[in-house]
Amino acid sequence: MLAAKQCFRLNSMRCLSTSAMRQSKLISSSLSVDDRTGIATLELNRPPVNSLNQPLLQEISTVLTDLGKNKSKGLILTSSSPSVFSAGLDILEMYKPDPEKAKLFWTTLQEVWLKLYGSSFPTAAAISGHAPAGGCLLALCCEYRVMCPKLTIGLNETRLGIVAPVWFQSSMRNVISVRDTEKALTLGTMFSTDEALKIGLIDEVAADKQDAIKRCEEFLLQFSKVSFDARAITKKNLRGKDLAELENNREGDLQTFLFFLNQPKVQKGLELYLQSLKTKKSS
Ligand code: CO8
Repeated sequence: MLAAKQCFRLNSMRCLSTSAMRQSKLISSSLSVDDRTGIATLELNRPPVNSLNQPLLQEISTVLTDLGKNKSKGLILTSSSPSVFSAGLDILEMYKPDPEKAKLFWTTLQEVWLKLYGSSFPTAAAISGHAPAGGCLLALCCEYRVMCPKLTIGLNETRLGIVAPVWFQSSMRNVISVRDTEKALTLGTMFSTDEALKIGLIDEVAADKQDAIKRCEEFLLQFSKVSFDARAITKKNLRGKDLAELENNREGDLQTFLFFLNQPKVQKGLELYLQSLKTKKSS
């Protein structure tokens, strides 16, 4: 059973304790289900910045499998941090990588993307903190995004001297125009909440996290009037081409990632970026 501290409880909410959850305890996230609505909330909880390392990605992947099997009423993805939704991929997983660990890390990320972007159940992100790079990717995979004021969101990979894979790109292109996607990705733009709303990268601005969760719930509850299967197939048809592109080329995508990762220039870029984060902190 999940330990009490691993479980995010609100009024009328209960921990989900299905078989998969029992088998793999959640350490860096917590899952709850609203008894009234059946909507699940997955809260990322890996201080300080919810960076996505392999174990956290594995937890997300397990939860997504479980919700899919249970024909969930919907998922809200959020964060326990007051300031960060997710800082994206854990740079330490990519800096001076161990080859086997890097392989597992990337294949787990692929799985998360395939399951979240292609989920049969509806999804929404309550973005209550900054969402750079992989954090933005998680939000983009969802069908609806509600963000709190004065935050930033974007796929900033080019600013780190790295290239966002094609499936990162298609996740953004599925949400905003091709023109805006090209500009955002080539510049590595981090959008403010207001800018993100203006280009449609997010759907609504909420006053605070609670309000963001409420608005996500309202979005998801609309599907109670719609056939689960009809909805799921429609979504799959719309996203199927993007999903197939990765599904049919997982090994090639992995090799591309490993090739890039082993470039001295990429490693230098990651080192400098890590240093800049530390310098920012000390100044
Ligand atoms: N990975 C690992 N550690 C991180 C990350 C990260 N992504 N982000 C921050 N940290 C660390 C910092 O180094 C710092 O460590 P320490 O406490 O040891 O000094 C700690 O977390 C706290 O960071 P901050 O002081 O910066 O926290 P703030 O609350 O001030 O700021 C931010 C939070 C805004 C999230 C800020 O930390 C930030 O901008 N982080 C970097 C975000 C980013 O650019 N992520 C990109 C990751 S790459 C990715 O997701 C896609 C890669 C695609 C694949 C490419 C193929 C080659």
